Amino acid sequence: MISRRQWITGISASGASLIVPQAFCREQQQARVVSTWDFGVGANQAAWKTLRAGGSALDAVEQGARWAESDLCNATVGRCGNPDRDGHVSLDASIMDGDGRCGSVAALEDILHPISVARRVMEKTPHVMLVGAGAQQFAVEQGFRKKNLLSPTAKEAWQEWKKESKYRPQMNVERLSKAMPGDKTNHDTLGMLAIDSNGRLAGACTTSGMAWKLRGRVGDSPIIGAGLYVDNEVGAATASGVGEEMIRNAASFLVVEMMRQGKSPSEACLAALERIVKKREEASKNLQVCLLAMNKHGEVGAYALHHGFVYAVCDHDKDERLLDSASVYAKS
Ligand code: SD4
Repeated sequence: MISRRQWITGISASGASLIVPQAFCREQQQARVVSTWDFGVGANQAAWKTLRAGGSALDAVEQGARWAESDLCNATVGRCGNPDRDGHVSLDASIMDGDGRCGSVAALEDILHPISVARRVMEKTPHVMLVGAGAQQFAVEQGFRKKNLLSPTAKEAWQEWKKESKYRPQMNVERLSKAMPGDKTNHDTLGMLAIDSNGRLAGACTTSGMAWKLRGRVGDSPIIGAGLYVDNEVGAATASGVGEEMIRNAASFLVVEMMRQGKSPSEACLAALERIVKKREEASKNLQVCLLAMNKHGEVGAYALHHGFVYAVCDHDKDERLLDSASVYAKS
């Protein structure tokens, strides 16, 4: 976690910003973006372009999520995501800003950028969430083109899986970078939180959900309060892992409420995980839940049930960090 004071020192040390007077820094919030997993590095860089130019946190998270959705190496988000058990790539996404505006889509098929459809739901409709065929119809009406998203690699992995057809979500504790469908990872979500130079918060969450899921299954990512929650008064939180646990516990909302009560971002994530463990102790030993939070001062924290969760932080040109999250259960 980096304090405001450390940041002011940090930019001085980097040279380029030495002439920026501290008085000016005090008025300005330091822009920062954080994302789940190693692919969060690339997503952050896409978001950072917007933040660096003085753009809004909302625009930044949309750009970051779009980057992940286009990533050809990502079997768990967007166009190359693994399909459901019937071979359909079905995407979930949500977007929210700190004023409480939000939009989401669930079980959306054949549309490349669910995050942008979610933003249209927020901005162009009186609703928060559209699902399935209705979400797709809305997307097409809004000018999004339909496209088959099942990549040859994902199709091959699905056909391989069908030989046994056993649904066994595996704990994503050792995520391989550039994970492809054949590896041990069958779920991971991009959750992204940003604060802009005006101190406004926003978040985005996008995923293809659990590989080989039942057709129609919706995870936490498009559910406001479960996979994502943002409140300018307090902070923001997002989640990755087995979505059913996040939904059962309104996990992202819970993290924000814990911060409202005075906890730091990582203490708040831990407190939410303790709630999950308390309710389902045995189950929690074999499933992964990862929480990432940022408070209204831009301080960041994360906690996961199990080791292996990493998150990416970007707040200055050439200053991208991939950090290990703490975990409730020690590495076995
Ligand atoms: C879901 N939370 O659909 C997502 C998947 C995920 O790490 O993030 N897995 O449940």
